[in-house]
Amino acid sequence: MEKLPLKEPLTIYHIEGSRAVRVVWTCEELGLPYDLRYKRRDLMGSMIQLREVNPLMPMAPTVQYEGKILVESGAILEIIQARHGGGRLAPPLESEDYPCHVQWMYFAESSAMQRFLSSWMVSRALGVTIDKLPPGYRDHRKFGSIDGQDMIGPLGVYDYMEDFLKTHAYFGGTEFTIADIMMHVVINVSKLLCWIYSEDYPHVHAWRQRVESRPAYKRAVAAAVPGGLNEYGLPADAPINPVYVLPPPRNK
Ligand SMILES: N[C@@H](CCC(=O)N[C@@H](CS)C(=O)NCC(=O)O)C(=O)O
Repeated sequence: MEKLPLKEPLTIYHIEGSRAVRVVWTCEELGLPYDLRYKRRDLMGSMIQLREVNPLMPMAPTVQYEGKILVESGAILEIIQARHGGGRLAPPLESEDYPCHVQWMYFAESSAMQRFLSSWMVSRALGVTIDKLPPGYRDHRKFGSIDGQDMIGPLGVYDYMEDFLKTHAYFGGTEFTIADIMMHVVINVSKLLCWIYSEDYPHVHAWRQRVESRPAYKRAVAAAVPGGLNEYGLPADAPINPVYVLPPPRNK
């Protein structure tokens, strides 16, 4: 498997607690050099820094890669893996795992995160907590209805992930891949956005423990969120933005 040399370290513009940790994690897994730019415990300062290099689409991650400014974490991970992975972090094209690996790569942002954020935004727009969404939205497993067909909401997404992980060790299939890195952020924010507890889903929970025990994950978190992450996937040593309504404590 050809492995192209990286011409210069990636510059990763980051905001603590953001999806940019995916790029850091991938670089750590592959041993690629990177220059991580953000302001500690200063989300607005980090955003201003990011805006300077990417004024039209200031999103985290924004990455400077071989002279180009790139956004979209999935695309960035795929570029890094395909060019500099040397066959690591993705199944071979001919492997049985390849189609599912690609599916989860896209599913992370296009279906899972999109549904979590939609339900969260509806709850914010209506000024109610996620568990109090009106009929059709209230069971956020079903957040809309067209001709009697319920659409799949956040809990449906969890059921689907749990079902896949019953028979697969990773979203990448038999091996850990960048699809797992993509899916981790989604699962990490589900408690904050939709009050879904990954520990209620035994296979998702076991997967999460498996991937979080990887040394590269620990190095990525130490670099990208030095104060650690709280249970909501946010920086533990920064105040929580009041735009988020946290779930009530529960006895477990
Ligand atoms: N689909 C994009 C989403 C990037 C994104 O929305 N990042 C958030 C931080 S996690 C952000 O920059 N939000 C600020 C904004 O959208 O204005 C990706 O996966 O990179």
